[in-house]
Amino acid sequence: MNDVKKIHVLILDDDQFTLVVHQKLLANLGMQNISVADKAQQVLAMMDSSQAQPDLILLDLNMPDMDGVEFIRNLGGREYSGALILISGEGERMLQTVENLAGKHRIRVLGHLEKPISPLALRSILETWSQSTASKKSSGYSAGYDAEALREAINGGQLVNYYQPKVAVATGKVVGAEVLARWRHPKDGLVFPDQFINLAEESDLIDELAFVVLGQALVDICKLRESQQRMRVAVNLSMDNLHSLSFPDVVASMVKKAGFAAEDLVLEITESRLMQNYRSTLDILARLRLKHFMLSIDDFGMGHSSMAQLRDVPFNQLKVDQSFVHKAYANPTSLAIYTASKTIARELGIECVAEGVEDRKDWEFVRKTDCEIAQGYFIGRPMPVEKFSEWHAEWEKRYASNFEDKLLEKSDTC
Ligand code: G
Ligand code: G
Ligand code: MN
Repeated sequence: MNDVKKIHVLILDDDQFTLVVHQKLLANLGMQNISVADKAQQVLAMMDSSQAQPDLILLDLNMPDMDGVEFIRNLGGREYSGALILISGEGERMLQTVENLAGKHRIRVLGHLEKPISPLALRSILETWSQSTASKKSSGYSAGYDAEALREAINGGQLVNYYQPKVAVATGKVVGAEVLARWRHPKDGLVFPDQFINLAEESDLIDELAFVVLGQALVDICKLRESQQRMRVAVNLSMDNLHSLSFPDVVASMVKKAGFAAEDLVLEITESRLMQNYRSTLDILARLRLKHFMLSIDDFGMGHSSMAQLRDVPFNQLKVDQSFVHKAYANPTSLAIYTASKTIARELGIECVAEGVEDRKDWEFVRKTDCEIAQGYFIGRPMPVEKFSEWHAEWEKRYASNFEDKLLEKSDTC
C-alpha cells in the first residue's frame, strides 16, 4: 500500500456515471491500476478465471442483480484477502451492519462512505490503511502456534505483562492499570493475545497463563507503588478460568502472599461464548466477590456480556465496550447504548469505565457525560512496566496543561 500507484483497485457500481466519477477521484489520488465493473457476477467470474484478486474494492451496496451483501458472501467463499470500502446511499446503521457482516466473512472493511463520496474522506481512509499495513508488518507475527510452543512460553518466562492506565475522568488521577498479556516470541517478536488466548483456552493452558500473568502483575504493581500512590490492577480472566472450584482460593493466597489488598485486584471477565457450567461459574464468581476482589464485566454489550450476566453475577464494575465509546458523540446508536450502559451502572451503584478513549474528542465526550473512569490510547497505550512511571509524569503534565502542549502527539507513540 505504500506505493499507491501499484495497488489494484476495483470499482463496482451499477451506475456508469458513478464509475467514471470514482475512477477520476482515485486517479487524482495517484492510483494507476484501476478497473471498473458494473456487475458483481462479472467480478467474480474474473476472479475465478484469472485467480487474481484486487487489493481493494470500492463496493456499491445497492445493485439490481447481485447486491453488495450477496457479493460479500461470495467473496467470503473465495477467501478474498483484499480490503473493501463500502459505498452506499443507505444510512449509517445499514452500512455498519454490512461492515460487521463482512468481518464475519473475515474480510477487512476499511470504512464506509455515503454517496456522493468526499475525496477528503476517501483519502483519509486510504491513509489509515497504509499506516496499519505498515505497522502490521513491523510487528511480524505469524499465526498458527501450537500448544507445546505456548506451554514453553508460559513456563519459560516468555509472557510479558503490558499495562494500560485507567484514570478518573473528573480529576485525571491514575486509579489503576489493566494487564494485557504479550508473548515475547524468540523469532516472531511481540505476539498479541488474539494469537494465543484461544489456543490457551482450547489446550487447557488458560489457568497456567492466568496465574503467570497475575503473579507478574502483583510483583510489578507492588514495585510501582513504592514510587507512586496506591493503584489497582486489573487482570483479564477467561470464562474457562472459572470452572475449577479452587480458583478463588489460589488467587486469594497469591494476593495475600504479595501483601496486596483484595479490593485492589480487579478481575475483568469477558464471556465470548455461552457459559458451559453456569452453576460452578456462579459459585466461583460469588466466592471471589466474598473475598472482596472487584469483579468487572468486560466488553459490556458485546457477545454474551449482557444484562443477564449483570443480573446474576455480583459485578461491581462495568466496562462499556470500546465500540460504544469511540466516536459515540457522532453515532446516535453508540451514543444510546453508551448512555444506557452508564445509567445501568449508576442504578446498580457500580463503577463505570469507558474503554476506547482514543483521541481528544472521545476524552471530551466522556468528561461531558460524567463517566467515572476512562481507558484508551488518548490516555496511554499498553506499555511495559518500566515505562509506566515516565508515562505517569508525562500524563500529569498533559493533564495540567489541558492537553494544549506538544506532548499530545507523543501519546500516539509510547
Ligand atoms: O492486548 P490487546 O490489546 O490486543 O488485548 C486483546 C484481548 O485479549 C483483550 O480483549 C483482552 O481481554 C484479552 N487478553 C489480554 N490479556 C489477557 C490475559 O492475560 N488473559 C485473558 N484471558 N485474556 C487476555
Ligand atoms: O480486555 P479488553 O477487551 O477490554 O481489551 C482491551 C483491548 O482494547 C486491548 O486489545 C487494547 O490494546 C485495546 N485498546 C485499548 N485502548 C484502545 C483505544 O483507545 N482504541 C483502540 N482501538 N483499542 C484500544
Ligand atoms: Mn479487559
